[in-house]
Formats: sequence, structure tokens, C-alpha cells
Amino acid sequence: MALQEFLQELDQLVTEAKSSFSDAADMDALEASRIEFLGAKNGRLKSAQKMMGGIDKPDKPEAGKTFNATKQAIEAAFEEASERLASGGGGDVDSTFDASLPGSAFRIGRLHPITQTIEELKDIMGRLGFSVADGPEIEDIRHNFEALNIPNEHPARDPLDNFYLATAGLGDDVLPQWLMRSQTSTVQIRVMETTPPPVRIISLGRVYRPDTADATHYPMFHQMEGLWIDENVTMSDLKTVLRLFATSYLGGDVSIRFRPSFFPFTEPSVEADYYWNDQWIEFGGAGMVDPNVLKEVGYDPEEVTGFAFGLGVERLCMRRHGVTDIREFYKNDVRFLEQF
Ligand code: FA5
Repeated sequence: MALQEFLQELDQLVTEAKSSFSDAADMDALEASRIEFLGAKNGRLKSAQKMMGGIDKPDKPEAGKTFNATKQAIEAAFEEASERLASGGGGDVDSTFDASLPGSAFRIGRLHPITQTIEELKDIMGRLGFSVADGPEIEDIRHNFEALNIPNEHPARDPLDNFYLATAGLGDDVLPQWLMRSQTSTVQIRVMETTPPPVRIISLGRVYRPDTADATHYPMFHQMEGLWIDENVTMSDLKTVLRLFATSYLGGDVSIRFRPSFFPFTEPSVEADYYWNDQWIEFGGAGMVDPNVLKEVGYDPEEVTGFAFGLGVERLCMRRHGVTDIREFYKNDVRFLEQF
């Protein structure tokens, strides 16, 4: 075989081997290329080596030298390709890709501050022995008014103060029977109707009133109702429970004060205030459950007594976190919400 022809053959072999190795997209493809070019038995380099036998004797040194250089070039190309694949670089992968860079973070949602507050209040009251009861947001007038000792002519039933449902077309003389509940005191009745005493529950949920939204009012807000009925439950138990609750939620020793008030379903009734950050702040309404209410649900007022309270959840959360406008909770502005 002529030297020139042999040298051309080797040159062609290097070109093809390099391109085959660098095209290999994974280790399996590279191994197939390695066998084709560098295979010990039938590899193309091996075949080229065999061709050297046919080279004229004087040309043999040059043929041998070029063969060795060819072998080294092909082996080096193979090493380079196998390092590239081992470090994660596939055939088409951008060589500027840096697998060690931090990825783009997902935006993770969080619970609404009022939901977080509700969970915390349940937790605190749970430690004081109160279990959680639930009731519907669409209520009948018996549970929202009648059983709570709020008679038909009472101003609290005024259509201007309540969201009544399905009144249209019923006629002036037909009283609406359903409304969006205006207080969580409805759940007191539902629990006592179905559970014999003793009862020690809280109920947290939405209530609805046609109040104009301002910094401290919203037409939909949340209340926490508390009810404890047993033998010999007194006002001082009420004060203790509210003080322990406030101390736990706000931190530090919180003082409580009662101001005389009126609710049709409690007697006596009070507005409860707590002292915090050098100020007396309104907490919510409370009182001893009126005997008429106990009778209405089939309890004997001679045997059991109890207290009830109803607190505004948003107002509590606002105090604790220094929120000055209740409307912030319901604007859905992520910049506000993500602070909690
Ligand atoms: C009641 O709703 C009584 N059911 C509370 C009660 C329960 C008394 C058991 C006795 C026994 P009142 O209407 O005051 O009471 O509301 C209680 C609390 O809800 C208020 O102190 C206030 O914190 C909150 N609140 C009332 N209206 C709004 C409103 N529009 N927006 C936000 N919070 C409100």
C-alpha cells in the first residue's frame, strides 16, 4: 500500500472519530463510538494498524510515527467526550449552563392573618378546656333572634341592621325567615339544643352586618363566641377566662374590666375591656346566660348557670399586630398579607 494513501486514511479516521465522539449524547452512544474506532478486535484503528504491514519498508518509520499520533489524537478525543458527559453536559446542552447556581424560588402561599388568628385562638381556648363548635352562616330567625330572647319588635331585628334573605316578592306582611347570621351567638343555641349540660365551647366564624366599612368596621367580620354552662359557673369565672385568654394572646399580664351593658340573651351583661399598652381597649360583649335562653333550649336555670362572650377577631388581631385599618385584611394586597 502506498504511504500517501495510508496517511490519508489515518487523517480521515481522526476526523470521523472526533466528530463521532463529540456527537455522542450519552454514555451509551459514546461507548458505541469507542468500540467502532478504538475496539481492540475490530476497531477501525486496529484495521489501520493491520494495513501498515503492506507499506513499503522505507516508508514504514513515517507510517508508524503517523499511526501513533493518530492513535493518541483519537484517544484524547474520546477522553474529552467522556469527561463532558460525566460532568452532565449532553450533546446539545449550552456550555454556559451552571448546575451549581441556585434555582428560581417558588412563591409559597401562606394562611390569611385572620385564619392564623383563628387557629391561635382555638389553641389558647383549647388549653382552657373549650372545644370547638360550628354553625351555619345562613341562619333562621329562631337561632339568630328568637331563642336568644330577641323578640319580634326588638330593634336588633331591623332590616337596616341585618342581611335578610329572600324577602323580595313575599309581601309586606310576610316576615323574612332567613338571614346571614349577624353574630356567632347563634351557635350557643345550636349547641345547647343538642347537648345536655355541662357545655364548654367556643365557635369562630364569619358574621354579616350592613355596617359601612371604616377603619374599625367591616360588613363581614369574624367573631369568637364562648359558652360555659355548668353548675355554679359565675361572673368571676368569666372574668378569669377572659383575663387568661387576653394574657395568653397579647402576652404579659393583661387586666380586665367590665362595664355594665345590655344584651337580650345575657343578664347581667357587660362590655369587657382589657388594659394593654397603657390603654383600655374594648374586647367584646359578655354576660351570664339569661334564664329565658336556658329554658328555651330545655335547660333548668335552677340547676345550671353559665356565661357567654362574643369577641371581634379582626379587632384582636389588629391590636396585637398594630394594624390600624380593618380594611387592610380584605384588600388582598399581597404586600400587606405576606407580613404575617
Ligand atoms: C355581639 O355581637 C354579641 N353577640 C356578643 C355577646 C356574645 C354578648 C355573648 C353577650 C354574650 P357586639 O355587637 O358588641 O356583640 O359585637 C361584638 C364584637 O364584634 C365587638 O366588640 C367588636 O369587636 C366586633 N364588631 C362588631 N361590629 C363589627 C364590625 N362591623 N366590624 C368588625 N368588628 C365588629
